[in-house]
Amino acid sequence: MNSADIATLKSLFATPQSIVIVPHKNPDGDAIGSTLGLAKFLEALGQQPKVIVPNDYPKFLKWIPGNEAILNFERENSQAKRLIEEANIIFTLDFNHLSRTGQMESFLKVAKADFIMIDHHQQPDDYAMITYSDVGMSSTCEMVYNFIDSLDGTDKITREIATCLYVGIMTDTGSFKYSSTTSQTHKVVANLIDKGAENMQIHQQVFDTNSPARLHLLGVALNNLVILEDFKTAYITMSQEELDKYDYNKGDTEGFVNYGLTLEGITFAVIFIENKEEGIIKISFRSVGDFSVNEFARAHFNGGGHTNAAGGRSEVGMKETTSKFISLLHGYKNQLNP
Ligand SMILES: [Mn+2]
Repeated sequence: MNSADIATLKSLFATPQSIVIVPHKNPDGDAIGSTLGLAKFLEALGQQPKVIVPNDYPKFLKWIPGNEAILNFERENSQAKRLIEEANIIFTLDFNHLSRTGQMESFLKVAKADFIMIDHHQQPDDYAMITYSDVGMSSTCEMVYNFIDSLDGTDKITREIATCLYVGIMTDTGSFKYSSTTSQTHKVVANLIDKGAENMQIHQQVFDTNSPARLHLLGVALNNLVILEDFKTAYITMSQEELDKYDYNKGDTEGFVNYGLTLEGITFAVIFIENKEEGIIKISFRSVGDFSVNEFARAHFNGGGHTNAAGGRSEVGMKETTSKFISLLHGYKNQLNP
């Protein structure tokens, strides 16, 4: 953000505004942590922001401070629509294209509010009055910390705000191991711990609350793993039938894709998950090194994200989707074997 943006924000928050904060559809730890952390900071400035999520999110995020006040656009639809209509400021966090909000998109597009984007995904759209975009950042939560810092507000960071922001930095960096984790990230995290974030407890609440069904589902996923050595690629498929058999709950397959990357020599990992209700195959892509899964997902699977982590979708069945995927790999053989 430049100094003009900071001045604009300071004068905006000096008087009460109608503020709505929105993360992307299928919100993850960074999306929930950043929206709740920002909401609590704005409350400390005397505002009364409302967080509206496009749809539900996993149980392992439902303990985060402020969780109980979140509105779900699917469940509290009329109230959420009214708040969007009446808002004069709408923050969009952890995404940079309104289509990432699913059903909410059409309502956001006609909203009279000024938008403020805080996000670290590549190729931001230009719908916002203030765009704070930095693709080098570990997480939107780290950016919310910087946002607070630019407004000279770090003294207002409570234990609750620190907890929210810690969650998103921890989850988006794979517990501080991805290449986007910088010394600055660690400095921010150190400050959050000083402000009261209990790192060990947060880690346990996010990662050590598996249900037996989820571990069985992981067993199925690992059994379905296919290794394509020529392309340094590993992929997993999960059919709707398999998900149903193990009583699938939202978020249960979170992180499964990363197991492919734990294989020696594998640099590209993918998971294909069938969603019968939406009639799609949901795809997550991960890589290590220079191979851009953002570009791959954009070019072939209607998606995008970051260089090493992206999402996409396919509207044909599992068999056709994986055949298409395998045939595409031939065009990337050199990139995958540098
Ligand atoms: Mn993120």
